[in-house]
Amino acid sequence: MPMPLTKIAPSLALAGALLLAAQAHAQVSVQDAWVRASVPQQKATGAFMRLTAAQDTRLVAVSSPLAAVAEVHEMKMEGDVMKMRAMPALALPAGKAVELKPGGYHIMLMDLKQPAAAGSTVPLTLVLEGKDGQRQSLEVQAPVRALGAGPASGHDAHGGHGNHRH
Ligand SMILES: [Cu+2]
Repeated sequence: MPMPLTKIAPSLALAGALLLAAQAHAQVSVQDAWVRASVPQQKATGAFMRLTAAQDTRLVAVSSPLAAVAEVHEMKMEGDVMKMRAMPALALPAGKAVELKPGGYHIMLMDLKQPAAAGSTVPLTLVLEGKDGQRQSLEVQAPVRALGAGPASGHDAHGGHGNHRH
């Protein structure tokens, strides 16, 4: 007995949506995501990972329930001073691994709602934009790591925090 079309159509649409979602997630792979542990009075910390996109993609926004503000930052030498600043977008060229790491590109988590506790996991939502302007969200669960970070290697060691809003 043929099914009425009205019943078939929604399920096909759903299947299509699920397929699209699966493909979207396959386009950018995330490796070694982690967040630097923070202490209670610290208002900001960094998130790091390696991103590899199958096609040219841009990371255009980040959010996390841990932080009121999350931005993609780059570190740049200005004269002798290492500074960091927010980037409107981070290019992820097809097939090329892009490292977000201390001292380089990173995701800045600011106005922390609670400390990033070592051993916990911080959810991050990456908003990725393809060449066609289509945006997709990618959920990342980043473990929090306490690095034996001396003052010299800590995220606060560089001079660029002055232009942050806190
Ligand atoms: Cu930063």
